[in-house]
Amino acid sequence: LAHAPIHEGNIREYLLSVPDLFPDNARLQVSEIGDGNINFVYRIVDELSGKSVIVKQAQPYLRSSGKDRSLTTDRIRIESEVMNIQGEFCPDLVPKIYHQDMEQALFVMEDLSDHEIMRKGLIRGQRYPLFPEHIGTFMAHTLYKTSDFALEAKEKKGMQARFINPEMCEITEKLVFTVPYYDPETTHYMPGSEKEGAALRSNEPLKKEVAKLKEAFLTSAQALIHGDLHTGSLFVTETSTKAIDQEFAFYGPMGFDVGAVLGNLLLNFAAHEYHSPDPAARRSFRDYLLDAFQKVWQVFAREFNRLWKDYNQETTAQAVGYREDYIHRLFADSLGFAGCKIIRRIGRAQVEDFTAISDPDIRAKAERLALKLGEMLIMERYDFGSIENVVQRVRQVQNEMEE
Ligand code: SR1
Ligand code: MG
Repeated sequence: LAHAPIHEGNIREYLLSVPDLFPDNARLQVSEIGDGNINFVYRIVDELSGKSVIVKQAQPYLRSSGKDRSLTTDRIRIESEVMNIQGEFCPDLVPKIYHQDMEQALFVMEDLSDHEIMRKGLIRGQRYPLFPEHIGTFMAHTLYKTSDFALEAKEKKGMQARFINPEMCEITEKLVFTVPYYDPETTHYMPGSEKEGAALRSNEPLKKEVAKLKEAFLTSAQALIHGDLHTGSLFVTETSTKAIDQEFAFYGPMGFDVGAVLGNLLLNFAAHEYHSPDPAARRSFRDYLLDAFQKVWQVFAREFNRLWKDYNQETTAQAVGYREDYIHRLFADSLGFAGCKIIRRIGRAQVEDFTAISDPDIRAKAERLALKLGEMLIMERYDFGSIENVVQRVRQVQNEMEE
């Protein structure tokens, strides 16, 4: 069986042959539960013992585009190895992997069916009080501990080589930094936000700033980043957070992960134009989202500073003022990438926060707000002295759009 391709039909036999996973007499039920664009995901339950696991498998193509759009299965190696590395730094914040098989391009991991995709919870108005502490800690530890500040030079370069991920990076390079500004054929806005969508393509100052952010994504190998840390890659309960879907990981700019989290909170903020029809409930949930937005950065910066002070093997990091300067640049990068991540989800590769809005006028209003927030973050990213100032500016943009 080792060389037979594994698929939904023969996955039971395969799993029974994996040592220490299920008992020999297990009665396995298989269901395909993947709803992402990239891979296939199976949930397997043993009806007798109740034990369940998740199998994630990469086909040599992109799921959402079908067999004609080839895509390396090396992404599953990267995902499982990065999950293991991140799991060493933050054992509670990443699912456990039980078995890896790179020949079959699959791995078997912990089933977290008491968790749900954060994006879905936020759409419903669910609050996650511990999320900022969890994700801020996750990002500080995974980014700092894979950077030149924590790793000796040759070890870091070895990691960089091990996680070169050109095909997945190319998807991000195109969809996040290029398509929204250059590709009218594949971007689609609501009739009521078409003008604002088209304006991105003639906004030369904005395009110049996006070009600089893309340059950082292409060239800045600061840390082993998750690479796709949006709210669809977060599995949560009120008391637990797990980062999943590490297939886009590579050595890139730290702010791309921080910006993904911040940007996706603001995407949801804009979409509550629809999801909270009652104005008081909308205000309250938006306050919650901005509070989470602020705390994510504060926890991240607190932990990042602490890690730097505890241990930094880079001699030049002692230079007076360098740490503050580094974190200030990381803050600006994070805001800029947050802006790019917001804009990319309006128009193409759209997310449920917006696709679930059935009223085209409300959706257009939410899209206009999201585009404005994205542009503001990119253009003004170096102007803020603190995350509190960013929150004030977000409120100001939202109020101006109401007038
Ligand atoms: C073609 S894949 C579209 C998007 O889905 C993934 O989650 C990534 O964000 C990618 O850009
Ligand atoms: Mg994903």
